[in-house]
Amino acid sequence: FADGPVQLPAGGPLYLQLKRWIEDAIHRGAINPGDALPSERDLATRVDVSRVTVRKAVLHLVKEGVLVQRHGSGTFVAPLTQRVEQSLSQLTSFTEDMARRGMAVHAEWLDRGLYAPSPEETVILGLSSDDLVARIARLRLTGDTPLAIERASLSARTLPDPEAIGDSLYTHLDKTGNRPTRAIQRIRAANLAEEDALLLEVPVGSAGLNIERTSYLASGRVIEFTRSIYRGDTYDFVAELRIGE
Ligand code: 16G
Repeated sequence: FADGPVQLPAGGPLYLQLKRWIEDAIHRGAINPGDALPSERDLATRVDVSRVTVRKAVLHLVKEGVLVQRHGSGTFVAPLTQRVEQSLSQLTSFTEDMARRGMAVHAEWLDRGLYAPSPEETVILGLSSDDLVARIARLRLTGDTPLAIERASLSARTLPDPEAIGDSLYTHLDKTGNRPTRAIQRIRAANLAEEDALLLEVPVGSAGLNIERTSYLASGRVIEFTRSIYRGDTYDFVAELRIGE
């Protein structure tokens, strides 16, 4: 975070200089979302200011939501300082969206396997009575920060081995000639139930976005039905609107 002497940006009161320096350290990636800030005493020594100055800078950053204080365990960089802006006009995958922003992604598997389909899956995926469904459920994260839970269902004919998808479902579908070309997406507000809130590391009842995506091949066949829950405190979904012809 800071080895050696620290050069504060010039101008204004000392606590504002220190505040700007901490913000800059976060933007540079010298300290990451979720990381602990050095202790008040440590910072005061390193930056050569009084502890009162450190406290004042930190308090302002807490008020702005850049830092969070946890009783007894210290001060941390808020889990995510920037909201994710997601276009609603393009059919892209989570991995592609994040790569475009230079954000590292990984997934924690919640479930993957072949199952007897539910009546809803049978209808939506157009399955026949003896078909199986491949279910893949993942918690999707950037760094240590969980962003969304995704539960996808595909026909087992399309995805006979759910483990085969690796890191990206759409990359796998691309390779097997099943990449969807069109999707219908429905977004609904939701208050997060306990299980989902725990996974997304937010308080129970927090705002979430429930998203259903039904994706189609060029032939018109449904290839994917996915229910996702995105964190409401992290995502902005943005669509470009044009005047009608
Ligand atoms: C997106 C889609 C999801 C799709 C996934 C594939 C939404 C709400 N959902 O997250 O339906 O299965 O991308 O991502 O956008 P992947 O290729 O990284 O596995």
